Amino acid sequence: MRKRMYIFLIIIVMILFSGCDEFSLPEEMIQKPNMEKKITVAQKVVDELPSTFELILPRNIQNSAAINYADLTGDGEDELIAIYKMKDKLNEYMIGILKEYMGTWEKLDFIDGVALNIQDIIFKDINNDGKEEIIIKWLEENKKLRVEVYSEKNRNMFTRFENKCDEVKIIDLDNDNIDDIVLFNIDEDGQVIATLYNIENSESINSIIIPSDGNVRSILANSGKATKDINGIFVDVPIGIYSGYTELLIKKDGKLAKVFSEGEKDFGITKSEFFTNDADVDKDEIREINILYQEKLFDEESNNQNPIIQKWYNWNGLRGLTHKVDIYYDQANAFRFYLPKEWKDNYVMEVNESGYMKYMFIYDKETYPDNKIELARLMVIDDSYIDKFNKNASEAGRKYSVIGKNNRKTFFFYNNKNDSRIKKELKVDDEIIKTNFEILR
Ligand SMILES: [Ca+2]
Ligand SMILES: [Ca+2]
Ligand SMILES: [Ca+2]
Ligand SMILES: [Ca+2]
Repeated sequence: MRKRMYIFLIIIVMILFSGCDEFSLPEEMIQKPNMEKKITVAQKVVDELPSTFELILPRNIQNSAAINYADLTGDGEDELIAIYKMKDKLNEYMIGILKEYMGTWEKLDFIDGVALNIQDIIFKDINNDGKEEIIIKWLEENKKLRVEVYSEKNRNMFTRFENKCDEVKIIDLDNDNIDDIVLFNIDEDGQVIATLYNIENSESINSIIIPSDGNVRSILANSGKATKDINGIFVDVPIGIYSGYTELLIKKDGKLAKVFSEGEKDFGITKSEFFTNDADVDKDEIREINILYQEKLFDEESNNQNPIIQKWYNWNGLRGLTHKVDIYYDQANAFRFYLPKEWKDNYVMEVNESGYMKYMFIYDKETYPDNKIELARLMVIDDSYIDKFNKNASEAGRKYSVIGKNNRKTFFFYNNKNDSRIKKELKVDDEIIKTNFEILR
């Protein structure tokens, strides 16, 4: 295979600047087409590609396209990296790298591989030497990922790291400007094992078992800021069919360490009644942990439903959590409502739904349910019922505010802040209710 690939690349280089100038390259095939020169050379690669090859996109198109630019050699000039597949071969892929020398683009090197597909390709200078690495995640037949990291040396690409796993995160955990590689493997016993690797010599530093019920088939792992200064990997692990918990991994004394759980069956304080994914919910770059549970405050006989509230927390830097925000999330009506922070831990929500309207009553928790003091209510009214709703409201002398319209439904709120029974610290402005309400699509 190698020989054929080599011949192909010679062809590419030979014909690169002899073809026509016709311009028809789909924009999404080029990453950051910000320089005319780059577009021209990319266009040539496309136009003059031998018929037995086709350009392809990795499955994850967030990090790379079919044609990419990155400075692999560290000279301040980007190389062109194109991703191909051989049309007549099911699983043979190639990554061709061209470098510009004195105005012409020549082959620098190529990387070939056999896999089910290319899951992801990332360009990143992981060891802070000024040269971007190529990180390739190949998806193998057994659904494992083969992770390869390539660096450039003397105009050749060499394999800096190669290993197999179910998930990988590459992030600088200890702020020394050198990325750390953490591989996750789910073993035959359904246990999750995380292993930290040294990027310089590919050796493993330490492994830890992430607590689970022993039946795990897949996990979700996200990396990012755990606090303002500490980076971490948030691992969302399912427990049984519905539940889950989040473990946070950080680097401590040079080793990979768990934050929340102690024993191997300890799901810690982040256990959630429903499996949830961590996220940076308020876009302040620090990731939050989602603990989702259904309050069971009233009996089954009432018409009221117990709302599902997403409770989002930040890691407090020790072994605990700090509450960030509660979110009422309504998938059917496609909206979300961030409970104002004034109501944190002090409210009870009742949801009441009939065919064409839905009410979300928010009460002061302290006196609930003996003495229900309403703080506010949200409403979703079907537009077919809106005239009747408005008529009833005006007859009752109650003034509602519209906060949105979507999909033949109108969203209202009523703020009861003028009720003298409401404690001062639980009163919120209309503006806060409006800002905290968000239509999703
Ligand atoms: Ca370069
Ligand atoms: Ca590098
Ligand atoms: Ca590091
Ligand atoms: Ca955040």
